[in-house]
Amino acid sequence: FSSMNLMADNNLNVKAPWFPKHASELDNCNHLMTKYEPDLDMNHPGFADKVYRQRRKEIAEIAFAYKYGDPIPYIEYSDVEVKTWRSVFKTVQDLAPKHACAEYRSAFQMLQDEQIFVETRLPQLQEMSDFLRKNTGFSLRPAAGLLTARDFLASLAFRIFQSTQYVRHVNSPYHTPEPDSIHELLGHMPLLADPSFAQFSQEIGLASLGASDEEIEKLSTVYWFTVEFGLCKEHGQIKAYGAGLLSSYGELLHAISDKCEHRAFEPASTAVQPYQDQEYQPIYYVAESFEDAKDKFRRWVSTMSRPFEVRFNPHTERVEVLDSV
Ligand code: NLE
Ligand code: FE2
Repeated sequence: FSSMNLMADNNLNVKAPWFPKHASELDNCNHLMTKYEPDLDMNHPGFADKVYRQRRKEIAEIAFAYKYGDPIPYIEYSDVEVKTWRSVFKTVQDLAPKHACAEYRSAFQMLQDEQIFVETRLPQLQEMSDFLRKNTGFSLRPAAGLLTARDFLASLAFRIFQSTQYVRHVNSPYHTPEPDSIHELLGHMPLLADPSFAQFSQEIGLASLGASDEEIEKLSTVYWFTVEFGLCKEHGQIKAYGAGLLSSYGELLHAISDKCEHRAFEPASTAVQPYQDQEYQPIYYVAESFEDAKDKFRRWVSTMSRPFEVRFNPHTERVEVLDSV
């Protein structure tokens, strides 16, 4: 970094899209992709369910009103929501010992020891955020639904994960195309408590700041095939670390079956692989390990075109921009 100068914000005269420089500016990074909202998508299991749609609205309001520094509001989950949680939780408990990666299994155990993961109630985002902060410095903020890739990835640069707080419809516990709190809690949270994985997540976020639309597309594709649907090797066996697999027992079993294709994770080719987000994936990428995935990712990111570098200062929660001239 010796040849780099720290640039003041207003000296950033390269044509880069706006991006947040401080964690508080994530208050502006909550743009939604509405394609899967139960109000708009006729295939959504909640489309014809007025009570469900009303509940979704209530919980979305909490996320829209949320500002940096606020405690995350407590949600009183209904019996139906707890029932949905319980059925997914029990299946993950059964399947994880055999099919989840070691990092997931050990964080899952910690969450059970701390009574955050129990069958009888959904964990609150605030207690989960406190747990993550202790382990890796990650924290949570509530999101109203599926965010744009640019906004979502930007938050990761600050070790902040934007998490939904509503629960999937009771009629489809085994798989939902949109994120919901069960996906966030059972899929993402255990791995965000792992230092190596947390670092990988933050690096994807840092690479996204000020990136072009085309590069955001590539980064979100890499995110999709790693953080969401990644597989990895462990003592010669294939294990799941992707959150979309660990929160969906339907897809988890599919991913390790011979009904899909496994390819070696290679950022340059993974980044341009088209994907759909309605059904189970036909292709999964297998990493040698998190460390290996991180090395490959770093090498690939260094070939990207952004004319400056960024680094996160955890003391100020600020991203510093470094001009590489
Ligand atoms: N398909 C996942 C699940 O059912 O938990 C959610 C994926 C969100 C990208
Ligand atoms: Fe996710």
